[in-house]
Amino acid sequence: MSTATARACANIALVKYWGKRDAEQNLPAAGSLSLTLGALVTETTVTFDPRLSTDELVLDGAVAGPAETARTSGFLDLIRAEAKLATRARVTSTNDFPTASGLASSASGFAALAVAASTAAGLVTSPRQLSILARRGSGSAARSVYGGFVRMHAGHATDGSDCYAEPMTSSLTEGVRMVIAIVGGGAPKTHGSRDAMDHTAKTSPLYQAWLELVPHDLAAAEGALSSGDLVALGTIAEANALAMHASAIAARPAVIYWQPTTLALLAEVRALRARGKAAWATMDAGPHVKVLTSTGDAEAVAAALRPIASEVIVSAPGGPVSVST
Ligand code: 2P0
Repeated sequence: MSTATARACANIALVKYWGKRDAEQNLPAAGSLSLTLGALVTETTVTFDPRLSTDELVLDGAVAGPAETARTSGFLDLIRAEAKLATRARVTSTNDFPTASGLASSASGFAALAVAASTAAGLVTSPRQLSILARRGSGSAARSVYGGFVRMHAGHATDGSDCYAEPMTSSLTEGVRMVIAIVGGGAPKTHGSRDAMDHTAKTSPLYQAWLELVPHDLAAAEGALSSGDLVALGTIAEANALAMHASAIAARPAVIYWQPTTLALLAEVRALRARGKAAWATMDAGPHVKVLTSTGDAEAVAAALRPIASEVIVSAPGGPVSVST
C-alpha cells in the first residue's frame, strides 16, 4: 500500500478560461491568468490499495456519487498508465470551502489529486509535468500547482505538451488580497462550467469575439503585473470577467450565473471605487463575487460587502501545492 497527502489552494482567474480547443485532451482555446488563494484549500489523500476492486472517493466526509467517482477514476487511469500500475485507490478529499459552487473547487481538487496520486504511484514529476497532468483533470487546476500570480499557456501542440501553467513574479503579489463574497450560502451551481463553456462555444454569437479578446487582456494583465500597476490589473480583470459572462449570457439558451445579490455586490464594488478604494470584481461559474483589492483596503471592502453577501472571506495569495507521504 502506498499513500500520499497533498494540499492545494484554489485560484481565481483574472483573465478567464472559457472554451476548449480539444475536449478529449482538455486543452483551452486561449490562455488565462490567475491568483492562487491561500484561504481556499483542498487536502487530498490517495492510497493505492491492492485489496480494492474499484476506486473509491470520499468527498468532505461523504461517499461521492457515480459521476464524481468516475471522473476521479478516469484521472487515476492516466497516472496508472504512466506508472504501469493496476492497483485501485482510495481517495479522500476535503475542501475548507463550499464544493462545486463556483468557488474553484475543481482547480484545487485536481491539483491536489494530481500531486497526491502521482507521489503515491511513485512517479517523479516536475512542476510543469504536474501542471500538464492537473490540466487533464480540470483546466483551471493546471494553475493551482503554483502560488501567487500564475499564467496558463494555451499552447499549440495537439498532445498538450506545451499547455501548462507557470508562476509569474510581480511586485504586486505581497500587496494584494481577494475578498470573496458568497451569494446564496454556497448552493451548488446551476450549470457545470464544463458543459456551459462547451454550450457557449457552440451557440453564442459572442464567443468568437471573446476568444479574440483574451490575448489582448492577457498581454495587458502581464504588463500590469510587471509594472506593478494594481489599478490596471483590476480594471482588466473586471472587464474580462464581464466579457466572459457576456459570451455565456448570449448563448442560446442563455447561461446566467448571476443572482440579484450578484448585481448588488457589483454595484457596491463600483461605489467603493468611487470612494477611492482599490476594488475590482470578478465572477466565475457561480453567483459569487470575488474582489481584487489591496492589503490596505481589504477590510473596508469586506465590511462594505458583508451586509449584502451571505459570507465574506478575505484571502491572501496562496502558495504552491505541497505533498507529504
Ligand atoms: C477560470 N473557470 O478561468 C474559468 C472562469 C470558470 C469561469 O476554469 O472543463 O472547471 O474542468 O477544464 O477548469 C472552470 O472551468 O473546466 C474555470 P474544465 P474548469 O477559472
